[in-house]
Amino acid sequence: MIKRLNCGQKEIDLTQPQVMGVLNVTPDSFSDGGKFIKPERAIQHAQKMVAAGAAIIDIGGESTRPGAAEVAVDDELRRVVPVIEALVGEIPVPVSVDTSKPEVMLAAVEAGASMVNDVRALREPGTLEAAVEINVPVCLMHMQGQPRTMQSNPQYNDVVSDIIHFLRQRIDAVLDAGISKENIVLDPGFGFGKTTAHNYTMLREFKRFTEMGFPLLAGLSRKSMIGAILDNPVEERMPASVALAVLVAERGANIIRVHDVKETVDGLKMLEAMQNLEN
Ligand code: 8Y7
Repeated sequence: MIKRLNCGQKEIDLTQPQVMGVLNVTPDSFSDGGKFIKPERAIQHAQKMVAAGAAIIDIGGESTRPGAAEVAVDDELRRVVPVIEALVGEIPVPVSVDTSKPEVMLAAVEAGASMVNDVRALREPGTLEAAVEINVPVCLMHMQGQPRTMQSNPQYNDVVSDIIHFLRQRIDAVLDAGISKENIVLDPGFGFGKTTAHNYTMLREFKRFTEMGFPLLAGLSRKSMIGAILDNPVEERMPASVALAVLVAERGANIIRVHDVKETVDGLKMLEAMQNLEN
């Protein structure tokens, strides 16, 4: 497995699990007219995550939560590009753009992003060509169905085998298109067209994904697989999110995508201590 990712001028060391911080750019009370977040707020939040130990900042302008509607390309561009432009000079770590649209991939990298996080694994028209053009690491995630309907009736023969089969097909497709091997990151996509039992099987058997020989990204932060067990709201899921982050890192995940960076970094330090300190 490749032990580092080359994000333009910036490198990510994968000899230890790293944290990807989710940058919230969804409209909130701090945003201007309710439609876009102010770049200053986004920079503050990103800087806080970097200070807490984030190795990558992931910024996305399309909600991929279950049931979410699709976003028009112009809206996504208007939301994401100004924030990336403002952000890249202010933080020392790579910025990843969470998108499935070729126009957004190209514009985001032009604006200074140096990784692509695509929950649709470069299956949308034009995205393979865009990814070849920009030549940055790209995360290929497994999703069954589309966000709007993916949780209605997810079905697998063997969830881990089926996901590995899908990811192998995507690896072949992106290599055929001319994407370099060093730029591939894989993600089984917790919560994306999976039942609670599918998600816990993926976690329990996560080591099997390492057999593909590529860096692995995993996102479990605040997801419904936690709520399903604890019956609690999203804002109370941080401690369980840290527990799952440590479990998935112990099973071979290289990059953990989280909202609560400081707490996750502390948890991962415990794993590192256990693995490295001996008498
Ligand atoms: C994931 C993700 C989300 C994930 C990757 C959420 C954008 C839903 N989850 N990208 N994105 N992996 N690669 O709850 O698990 O954060 S959005």
